Amino acid sequence: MISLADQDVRPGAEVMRRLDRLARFSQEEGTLTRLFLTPEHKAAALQVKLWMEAAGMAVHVDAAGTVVGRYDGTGECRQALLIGSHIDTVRNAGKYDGSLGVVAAIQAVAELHRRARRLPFPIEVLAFGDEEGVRFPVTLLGSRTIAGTVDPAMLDARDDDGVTVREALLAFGCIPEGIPAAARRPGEVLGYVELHIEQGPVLEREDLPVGIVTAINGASRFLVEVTGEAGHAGTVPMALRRDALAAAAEMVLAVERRAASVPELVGTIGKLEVPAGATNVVPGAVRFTIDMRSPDDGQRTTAIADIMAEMEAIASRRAVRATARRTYEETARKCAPWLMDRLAAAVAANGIEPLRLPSGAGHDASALAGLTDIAMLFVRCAGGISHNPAEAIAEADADTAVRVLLTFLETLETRKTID
Ligand code: HGY
Ligand code: MN
Ligand code: MN
Repeated sequence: MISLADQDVRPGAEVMRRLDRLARFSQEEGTLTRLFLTPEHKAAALQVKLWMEAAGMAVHVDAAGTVVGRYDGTGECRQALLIGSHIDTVRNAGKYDGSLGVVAAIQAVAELHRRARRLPFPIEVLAFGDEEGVRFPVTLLGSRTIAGTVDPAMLDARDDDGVTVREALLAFGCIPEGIPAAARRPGEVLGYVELHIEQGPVLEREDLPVGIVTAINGASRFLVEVTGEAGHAGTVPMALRRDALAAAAEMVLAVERRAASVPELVGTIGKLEVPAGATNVVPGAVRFTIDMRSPDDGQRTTAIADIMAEMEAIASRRAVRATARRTYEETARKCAPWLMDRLAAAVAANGIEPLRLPSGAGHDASALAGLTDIAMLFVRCAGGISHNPAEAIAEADADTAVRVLLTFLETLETRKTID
């Protein structure tokens, strides 16, 4: 078993250096915004490709823009263990959400390569480019491509400039028609493991560097359009207005009230726009997004039905029209006990209490659950802050995360025998 304890190797320092480097690939200087299939995504993907090659992996970019690095095994087991996360970000992001999982996985393989060590199974490191779903109203194209669950209609989704996913893939150098062939078959894969910052306060509160994820919240996202009647702010009497923004404001508070009524339910209005807004115009049209999540799918769908009914009531009382289009749906996913147990054993072997905790955030792992068994290792982040430039992790925790991942890899007996 490779133990880094007896080496002067500090993988955490290299991980932090590389994350600083990746953070420079951004839409604008000084903040980090790296959206799917943009020039900055391309630059980051090329940098990841170089790091994968230096770690002894054979690398290609698949039809959905995912950088795939393969580190062959001894041949004893042909099923590959997939380890991945995403290198796209939200706007004005932190530099650890997603990228940490890719860089740490590469660092673990680089250690195996340094020692010319081959495991019984091949490893494939996957750097997905579309987890955040910021540029297009659809998301998880990369991980759904690997899982073989892409709805072809996703390719027709348009960004704010009217560019379709299909056009953006072609401009990126990918062939969208190759997406079906990039899917893996269940028999080819041992499982999928993702290392990710917790984006919550639990590990910090428990004073633990890492934790094992038990399940990932299910989520639904909607785009709501409210149409009233634009009017002159000075002449339209209040009683005669069909104010789309005032109606939307009532709907926003209805979402908040309903989500707050159940402990594990969360509801967020992340974007609200008044397309033709002006100080002296009664808003005639508004669009906003709804993001509803819960570990329990029934609880989430019931809440959504209640919210739709209440929005309808608000719309009719205010004589406006409201339409809601579902843009994303992912069921709650449970992590595989056999993988959780082996992650817990690897955490304990590194002298850390193996705490298990759920994930309120969504991840590429949710999409991979459509293909194979999944597991996640969370890494503590300062204040649980994420989707915020203040996102931070300690180098020592990055170091621990790579060590735990390596121990996990070295001790993973392949449940599936040679096919
Ligand atoms: O929204 C999420 O949970 C993820 O960060 N995309
Ligand atoms: Mn993420
Ligand atoms: Mn995120």
